[in-house]
Amino acid sequence: MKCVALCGGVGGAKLALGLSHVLSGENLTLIVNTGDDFTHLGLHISPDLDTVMYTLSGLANAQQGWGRAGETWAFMAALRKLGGEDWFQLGDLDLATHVERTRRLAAGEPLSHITRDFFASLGVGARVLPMSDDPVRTIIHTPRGELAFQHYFVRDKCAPAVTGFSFAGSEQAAPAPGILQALGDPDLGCVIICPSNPFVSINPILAVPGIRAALKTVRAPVIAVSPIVGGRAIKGPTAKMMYELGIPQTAEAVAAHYDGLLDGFILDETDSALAQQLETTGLVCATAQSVMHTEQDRVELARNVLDFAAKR
Ligand code: FO1
Repeated sequence: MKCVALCGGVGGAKLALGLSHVLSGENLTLIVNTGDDFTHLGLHISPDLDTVMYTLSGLANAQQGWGRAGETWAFMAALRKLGGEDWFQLGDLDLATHVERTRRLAAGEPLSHITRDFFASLGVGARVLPMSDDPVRTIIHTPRGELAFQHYFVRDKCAPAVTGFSFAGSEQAAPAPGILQALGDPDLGCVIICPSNPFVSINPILAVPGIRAALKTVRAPVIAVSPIVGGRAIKGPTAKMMYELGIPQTAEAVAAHYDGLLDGFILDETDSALAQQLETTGLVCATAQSVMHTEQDRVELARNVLDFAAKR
Protein backbone atom coordinates (compact mmCIF):
# COMPACT_ATOMS: atom_id res chain seq x y z
CA MET A 1 0.00 0.00 0.00
CA LYS A 2 1.25 3.50 -0.81
CA CYS A 3 1.24 5.75 2.21
CA VAL A 4 1.98 9.40 2.98
CA ALA A 5 2.68 10.25 6.63
CA LEU A 6 2.91 13.70 8.21
CA CYS A 7 5.26 13.93 11.14
CA GLY A 8 7.31 16.08 13.47
CA GLY A 9 10.26 14.98 15.57
CA VAL A 10 10.56 12.34 18.26
CA GLY A 11 6.97 10.93 18.53
CA GLY A 12 6.34 11.05 14.80
CA ALA A 13 9.71 9.53 13.96
CA LYS A 14 8.90 6.43 16.03
CA LEU A 15 5.83 5.62 13.93
CA ALA A 16 7.72 6.64 10.77
CA LEU A 17 10.32 4.01 11.68
CA GLY A 18 7.59 1.38 12.11
CA LEU A 19 6.11 2.33 8.74
CA SER A 20 9.54 2.12 7.11
CA HIS A 21 9.83 -1.49 8.32
CA VAL A 22 6.41 -2.48 6.99
CA LEU A 23 6.38 -0.60 3.67
CA SER A 24 8.97 -0.66 0.92
CA GLY A 25 10.79 2.62 0.30
CA GLU A 26 8.86 3.54 -2.85
CA ASN A 27 5.56 3.10 -1.00
CA LEU A 28 6.36 5.48 1.87
CA THR A 29 6.51 9.27 1.63
CA LEU A 30 7.11 11.27 4.81
CA ILE A 31 6.27 14.97 4.98
CA VAL A 32 8.27 16.46 7.82
CA ASN A 33 7.75 19.65 9.82
CA THR A 34 10.38 22.34 9.27
CA GLY A 35 8.71 25.00 11.45
CA ASP A 36 11.27 24.13 14.16
CA ASP A 37 14.18 24.99 11.85
CA PHE A 38 16.39 27.86 12.85
CA THR A 39 19.80 29.39 12.32
CA HIS A 40 22.10 28.81 15.27
CA LEU A 41 25.82 29.69 15.42
CA GLY A 42 25.49 30.48 11.71
CA LEU A 43 24.26 26.96 10.95
CA HIS A 44 20.90 25.94 9.50
CA ILE A 45 19.41 23.37 11.88
CA SER A 46 16.44 21.21 10.80
CA PRO A 47 15.74 19.30 14.04
CA ASP A 48 12.73 17.25 12.90
CA LEU A 49 14.29 16.23 9.59
CA ASP A 50 17.39 15.15 11.48
CA THR A 51 15.43 13.25 14.13
CA VAL A 52 13.64 11.36 11.35
CA MET A 53 16.91 10.83 9.45
CA TYR A 54 18.83 9.46 12.44
CA THR A 55 15.86 7.32 13.55
CA LEU A 56 15.27 5.73 10.12
CA SER A 57 18.98 5.15 9.53
CA GLY A 58 19.52 3.54 12.95
CA LEU A 59 21.87 6.31 14.08
CA ALA A 60 19.60 7.98 16.66
CA ASN A 61 20.26 8.39 20.33
CA ALA A 62 17.23 6.36 21.46
CA GLN A 63 17.23 7.60 25.08
CA GLN A 64 17.36 11.25 24.13
CA GLY A 65 15.07 10.97 21.10
CA TRP A 66 17.11 13.53 19.13
CA GLY A 67 20.74 13.63 18.04
CA ARG A 68 23.06 10.71 17.31
CA ALA A 69 24.06 7.67 19.35
CA GLY A 70 27.71 7.48 20.42
CA GLU A 71 28.00 11.26 20.22
CA THR A 72 30.98 13.20 21.60
CA TRP A 73 30.82 16.80 22.77
CA ALA A 74 34.30 18.29 22.22
CA PHE A 75 32.90 21.12 20.07
CA MET A 76 30.39 22.16 22.75
CA ALA A 77 33.07 22.05 25.46
CA ALA A 78 35.40 24.23 23.37
CA LEU A 79 32.56 26.63 22.54
CA ARG A 80 31.61 26.93 26.22
CA LYS A 81 35.23 27.71 27.10
CA LEU A 82 35.12 30.61 24.64
CA GLY A 83 31.92 31.94 26.22
CA GLY A 84 29.77 30.86 23.25
CA GLU A 85 26.07 30.01 23.44
CA ASP A 86 25.67 26.51 24.83
CA TRP A 87 21.93 26.15 25.48
CA PHE A 88 21.43 24.16 22.25
CA GLN A 89 23.57 21.02 22.21
CA LEU A 90 25.32 20.22 18.94
CA GLY A 91 27.29 16.99 19.11
CA ASP A 92 30.47 16.49 17.11
CA LEU A 93 28.92 13.91 14.77
CA ASP A 94 25.66 15.84 14.40
CA LEU A 95 27.63 18.98 13.54
CA ALA A 96 28.63 17.47 10.19
CA THR A 97 24.95 17.37 9.16
CA HIS A 98 24.41 21.05 9.97
CA VAL A 99 27.67 22.24 8.39
CA GLU A 100 27.07 20.35 5.14
CA ARG A 101 23.39 21.34 4.93
CA THR A 102 24.28 25.00 5.56
CA ARG A 103 27.01 24.91 2.90
CA ARG A 104 24.66 23.47 0.29
CA LEU A 105 21.81 25.87 1.15
CA ALA A 106 24.26 28.79 0.84
CA ALA A 107 25.26 27.46 -2.58
CA GLY A 108 21.60 27.78 -3.61
CA GLU A 109 20.37 24.20 -3.36
CA PRO A 110 16.82 23.64 -2.08
CA LEU A 111 16.34 21.91 1.26
CA SER A 112 14.40 19.09 -0.43
CA HIS A 113 17.40 18.14 -2.63
CA ILE A 114 19.78 18.17 0.29
CA THR A 115 17.32 16.10 2.35
CA ARG A 116 16.95 13.56 -0.48
CA ASP A 117 20.74 13.18 -0.75
CA PHE A 118 21.35 12.97 3.01
CA PHE A 119 18.73 10.25 3.51
CA ALA A 120 20.05 8.31 0.50
CA SER A 121 23.64 8.61 1.83
CA LEU A 122 22.49 7.04 5.09
CA GLY A 123 20.68 4.22 3.29
CA VAL A 124 17.07 5.28 3.97
CA GLY A 125 14.74 4.04 1.21
CA ALA A 126 11.62 6.06 2.10
CA ARG A 127 11.02 9.35 0.33
CA VAL A 128 11.37 12.11 2.91
CA LEU A 129 10.24 15.63 2.04
CA PRO A 130 10.53 18.80 4.10
CA MET A 131 7.08 20.41 4.20
CA SER A 132 8.48 23.29 2.15
CA ASP A 133 11.71 24.55 0.63
CA ASP A 134 10.68 28.01 1.82
CA PRO A 135 11.37 29.16 5.37
CA VAL A 136 8.43 28.78 7.77
CA ARG A 137 9.16 29.48 11.42
CA THR A 138 6.93 28.48 14.33
CA ILE A 139 6.42 31.32 16.80
CA ILE A 140 5.10 30.65 20.29
CA HIS A 141 2.84 33.34 21.74
CA THR A 142 3.11 33.80 25.49
CA PRO A 143 1.73 36.40 27.92
CA ARG A 144 5.23 37.99 27.87
CA GLY A 145 5.53 38.17 24.10
CA GLU A 146 6.56 35.98 21.22
CA LEU A 147 9.29 33.35 21.32
CA ALA A 148 11.09 31.59 18.47
CA PHE A 149 10.31 27.87 18.73
CA GLN A 150 13.72 26.60 19.92
CA HIS A 151 13.96 29.41 22.49
CA TYR A 152 10.62 28.25 23.90
CA PHE A 153 11.32 24.53 23.58
CA VAL A 154 14.98 24.04 24.46
CA ARG A 155 16.27 27.27 26.05
CA ASP A 156 13.16 27.92 28.17
CA LYS A 157 12.28 24.20 28.54
CA CYS A 158 8.63 24.80 27.52
CA ALA A 159 8.08 26.69 30.80
CA PRO A 160 6.29 29.81 29.43
CA ALA A 161 2.51 29.46 29.15
CA VAL A 162 1.33 29.44 25.54
CA THR A 163 -1.51 31.64 24.34
CA GLY A 164 -1.24 30.80 20.64
CA PHE A 165 1.03 30.05 17.69
CA SER A 166 1.91 31.57 14.34
CA PHE A 167 3.92 30.25 11.45
CA ALA A 168 6.00 33.09 10.03
CA GLY A 169 6.48 32.83 6.29
CA SER A 170 3.76 30.22 5.82
CA GLU A 171 1.61 32.43 3.58
CA GLN A 172 4.43 32.77 1.04
CA ALA A 173 5.55 29.14 1.30
CA ALA A 174 4.88 26.45 -1.27
CA PRO A 175 4.74 22.71 -0.57
CA ALA A 176 8.09 21.07 -1.36
CA PRO A 177 8.23 19.43 -4.80
CA GLY A 178 6.56 16.02 -4.69
CA ILE A 179 4.11 16.69 -1.86
CA LEU A 180 1.01 17.53 -3.89
CA GLN A 181 1.90 14.80 -6.41
CA ALA A 182 2.15 12.22 -3.60
CA LEU A 183 -1.21 13.31 -2.16
CA GLY A 184 -2.79 13.32 -5.63
CA ASP A 185 -1.46 9.86 -6.61
CA PRO A 186 -4.46 7.74 -7.65
CA ASP A 187 -2.76 4.68 -6.11
CA LEU A 188 -2.34 6.32 -2.69
CA GLY A 189 -3.71 3.97 -0.02
CA CYS A 190 -3.70 6.19 3.05
CA VAL A 191 -2.49 9.37 4.71
CA ILE A 192 -1.33 9.05 8.31
CA ILE A 193 -1.04 11.92 10.75
CA CYS A 194 1.58 10.63 13.19
CA PRO A 195 1.18 11.07 16.98
CA SER A 196 3.15 14.31 16.84
CA ASN A 197 2.22 17.56 18.58
CA PRO A 198 -0.88 18.85 16.70
CA PHE A 199 -0.05 22.51 17.41
CA VAL A 200 3.67 22.78 16.68
CA SER A 201 4.47 19.70 14.57
CA ILE A 202 1.42 19.06 12.36
CA ASN A 203 -0.16 22.54 12.19
CA PRO A 204 2.95 24.11 10.58
CA ILE A 205 2.67 21.49 7.81
CA LEU A 206 -1.04 22.22 7.39
CA ALA A 207 -0.25 25.96 7.29
CA VAL A 208 1.70 25.59 4.03
CA PRO A 209 -0.81 26.70 1.39
CA GLY A 210 -2.19 23.77 -0.56
CA ILE A 211 -1.44 20.97 1.91
CA ARG A 212 -4.60 21.22 4.03
CA ALA A 213 -6.72 21.56 0.88
CA ALA A 214 -5.00 18.50 -0.63
CA LEU A 215 -5.76 16.48 2.54
CA LYS A 216 -9.41 17.53 2.36
CA THR A 217 -9.80 16.28 -1.18
CA VAL A 218 -7.46 13.28 -1.11
CA ARG A 219 -9.27 10.07 -2.10
CA ALA A 220 -7.32 7.90 0.30
CA PRO A 221 -8.44 7.74 3.95
CA VAL A 222 -6.76 10.19 6.33
CA ILE A 223 -6.03 8.54 9.68
CA ALA A 224 -4.63 10.31 12.75
CA VAL A 225 -2.99 8.60 15.71
CA SER A 226 -3.64 10.40 18.98
CA PRO A 227 -0.59 11.80 20.78
CA ILE A 228 -2.73 12.04 23.94
CA VAL A 229 -3.12 8.83 25.93
CA GLY A 230 -5.22 8.76 29.10
CA GLY A 231 -5.20 12.55 29.22
CA ARG A 232 -1.41 12.80 29.03
CA ALA A 233 0.97 13.47 26.17
CA ILE A 234 3.04 10.47 25.07
CA LYS A 235 5.98 12.88 24.80
CA GLY A 236 6.61 16.61 25.03
CA PRO A 237 4.42 19.59 25.87
CA THR A 238 1.19 18.72 23.98
CA ALA A 239 -0.96 18.24 27.11
CA LYS A 240 0.55 21.30 28.81
CA MET A 241 -0.25 23.39 25.74
CA MET A 242 -3.85 22.12 25.65
CA TYR A 243 -4.29 23.02 29.32
CA GLU A 244 -2.90 26.51 28.76
CA LEU A 245 -5.07 27.02 25.69
CA GLY A 246 -8.19 25.95 27.62
CA ILE A 247 -8.63 22.80 25.53
CA PRO A 248 -9.48 19.53 27.32
CA GLN A 249 -6.43 17.24 27.48
CA THR A 250 -8.11 14.36 25.73
CA ALA A 251 -7.76 12.35 22.54
CA GLU A 252 -11.25 13.61 21.68
CA ALA A 253 -9.93 17.19 21.60
CA VAL A 254 -7.16 16.04 19.24
CA ALA A 255 -9.80 14.58 16.90
CA ALA A 256 -11.71 17.88 17.08
CA HIS A 257 -8.48 19.73 16.24
CA TYR A 258 -8.28 17.76 12.97
CA ASP A 259 -12.00 18.26 12.29
CA GLY A 260 -12.90 17.99 8.63
CA LEU A 261 -9.71 16.11 7.73
CA LEU A 262 -10.13 12.68 9.30
CA ASP A 263 -11.63 9.45 7.99
CA GLY A 264 -10.41 7.52 10.99
CA PHE A 265 -8.80 8.00 14.38
CA ILE A 266 -6.60 5.68 16.40
CA LEU A 267 -6.56 5.97 20.17
CA ASP A 268 -4.50 4.05 22.66
CA GLU A 269 -6.10 0.83 23.90
CA THR A 270 -6.37 2.36 27.38
CA ASP A 271 -8.75 4.94 25.87
CA SER A 272 -11.21 2.36 24.49
CA ALA A 273 -14.20 3.85 26.39
CA LEU A 274 -13.45 7.21 24.78
CA ALA A 275 -13.14 5.52 21.38
CA GLN A 276 -16.64 4.06 21.76
CA GLN A 277 -17.97 7.46 22.79
CA LEU A 278 -16.29 9.16 19.80
CA GLU A 279 -17.77 6.60 17.41
CA THR A 280 -21.25 7.84 18.38
CA THR A 281 -20.27 11.20 16.81
CA GLY A 282 -19.65 9.46 13.49
CA LEU A 283 -15.86 9.29 13.61
CA VAL A 284 -14.61 5.77 12.90
CA CYS A 285 -12.14 4.81 15.61
CA ALA A 286 -9.81 1.96 16.45
CA THR A 287 -7.59 1.31 19.43
CA ALA A 288 -4.03 0.07 19.45
CA GLN A 289 -1.03 0.07 21.72
CA SER A 290 0.22 3.52 20.73
CA VAL A 291 2.89 4.06 23.39
CA MET A 292 5.98 2.85 21.55
CA HIS A 293 8.80 1.74 23.84
CA THR A 294 10.50 -0.80 21.59
CA GLU A 295 11.14 -1.15 17.89
CA GLN A 296 8.61 -3.99 17.90
CA ASP A 297 5.98 -1.58 19.33
CA ARG A 298 6.67 0.80 16.41
CA VAL A 299 6.27 -1.92 13.81
CA GLU A 300 3.10 -3.25 15.51
CA LEU A 301 1.50 0.19 15.59
CA ALA A 302 2.44 0.77 11.94
CA ARG A 303 0.79 -2.57 11.01
CA ASN A 304 -2.34 -1.72 13.00
CA VAL A 305 -2.63 1.74 11.41
CA LEU A 306 -2.20 0.32 7.89
CA ASP A 307 -4.73 -2.50 8.55
CA PHE A 308 -7.23 0.04 9.85
CA ALA A 309 -6.62 2.29 6.80
CA ALA A 310 -7.10 -0.66 4.43
CA LYS A 311 -10.59 -1.22 5.88
CA ARG A 312 -11.63 2.46 5.55
N1 FO1 B 1 16.50 19.20 22.17
C1 FO1 B 1 16.77 19.55 23.43
O1 FO1 B 1 15.91 19.40 24.30
N2 FO1 B 1 18.01 20.10 23.76
C2 FO1 B 1 18.99 20.28 22.84
O2 FO1 B 1 20.05 20.77 23.18
C3 FO1 B 1 18.72 19.88 21.49
C4 FO1 B 1 19.67 19.98 20.49
C5 FO1 B 1 19.37 19.50 19.21
C6 FO1 B 1 20.35 19.54 18.22
C7 FO1 B 1 20.08 19.09 16.95
C8 FO1 B 1 18.81 18.57 16.67
O3 FO1 B 1 18.54 18.12 15.42
C9 FO1 B 1 17.82 18.53 17.63
C10 FO1 B 1 18.10 19.00 18.91
N3 FO1 B 1 17.13 18.95 19.92
C11 FO1 B 1 17.43 19.35 21.19
C12 FO1 B 1 15.79 18.48 19.64
C13 FO1 B 1 14.84 19.53 19.10
O4 FO1 B 1 15.11 20.82 19.45
C14 FO1 B 1 13.38 19.24 19.44
O5 FO1 B 1 13.16 17.93 19.86
C15 FO1 B 1 12.49 19.45 18.28
O6 FO1 B 1 12.65 20.65 17.63
C16 FO1 B 1 11.01 19.25 18.65
O7 FO1 B 1 10.52 18.35 17.74
